[in-house]
Amino acid sequence: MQVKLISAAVVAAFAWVAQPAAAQTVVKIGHVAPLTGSIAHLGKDNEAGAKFAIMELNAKSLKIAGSAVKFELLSEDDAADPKQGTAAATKLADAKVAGVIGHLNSGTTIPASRIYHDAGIPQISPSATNPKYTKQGFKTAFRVVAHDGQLGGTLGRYAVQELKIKNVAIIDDRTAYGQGVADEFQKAAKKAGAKVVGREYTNDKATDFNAILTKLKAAKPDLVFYGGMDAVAGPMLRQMKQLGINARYMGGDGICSAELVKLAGNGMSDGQVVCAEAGGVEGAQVAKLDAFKANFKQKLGMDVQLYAPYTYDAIMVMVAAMQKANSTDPKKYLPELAKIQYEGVTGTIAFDNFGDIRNGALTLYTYKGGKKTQMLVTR
Ligand code: ABU
Repeated sequence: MQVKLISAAVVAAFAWVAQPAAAQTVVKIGHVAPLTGSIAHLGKDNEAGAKFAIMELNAKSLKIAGSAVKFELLSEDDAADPKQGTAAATKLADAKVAGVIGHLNSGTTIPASRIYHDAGIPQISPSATNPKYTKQGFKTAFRVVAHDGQLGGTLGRYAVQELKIKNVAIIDDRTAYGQGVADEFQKAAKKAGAKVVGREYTNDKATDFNAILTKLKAAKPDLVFYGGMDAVAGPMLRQMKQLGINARYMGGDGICSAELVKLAGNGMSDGQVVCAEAGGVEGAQVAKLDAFKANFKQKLGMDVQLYAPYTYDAIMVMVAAMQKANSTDPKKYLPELAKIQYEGVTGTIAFDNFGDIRNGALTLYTYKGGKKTQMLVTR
């Protein structure tokens, strides 16, 4: 009897141990960017934005369809290489992720988008700007930034109309992004009245530009436009200075990082470089983005390089669509994502019929005193 009583007391005291844990759904979200190689600093910036979003979402203890939801980030490295990009996409599709944020580069995002489409997985790129990505007819493909048509077009017009540039030289790295944005710049600059005095090519791993820069120097450009990423633009600026080319230097979002200052060493003078980020906020939305950047620095101990806020918003908008659909099933939340209107830290996010951001803005920057300095926001 005594033994029976003790057993009952013990059972009562530890009853909570026997209770089944509250049901929790684990929702896997993929993220892909170059985490190794020359633009790993940009890939890690994107990845940090994604991790920050997941951290905040999990702290909210969200419920979807009555079940507690825990988000898990599956982060893959594509090294900015198209083959590694498709391998990463296949891995994430096999892991049955509910959605993918990425990739960073257009050259990896475009081939990977077919894999996500075929697997029915929604994909939001926070940084790929080549127009082809959303022109393939894949209803799973979205981006939260403006595209190269807007970037190259605006920069081409700005160079001629505002900077009064007459002769431009153009270099690109032959990637989907670099070539695309350079072509758009060339088209717009010519249309606005500039003369293209030279067009040269390099690649995204090159470090020696003496031959092409020497050729372009003879053509006396007022401005050199580079279609490519900051890892190449930095050393190119240094070599321009060594060769005595005092032209202005312009590029799209790929060169528009905080890191460009370090990469260029002493090769950049104040106001010489003008670049454009494929997004931007004005008015009341500025305080929200500034607060995000300060919070990001405080919590993660690093400054935003370029697209971390867009990666953060891409995750947030995907989860907002899941909440609207009350489902994490891609088939059910995809229609909600397509028609969403979301107020993010990077502004209002809504998609057109192609999956491009509606009314996408651009922010033009220059560099002064070693700091990336905002010039204007335009649409
Ligand atoms: N948009 C610049 C970097 C990423 C890309 O489109 O390749």
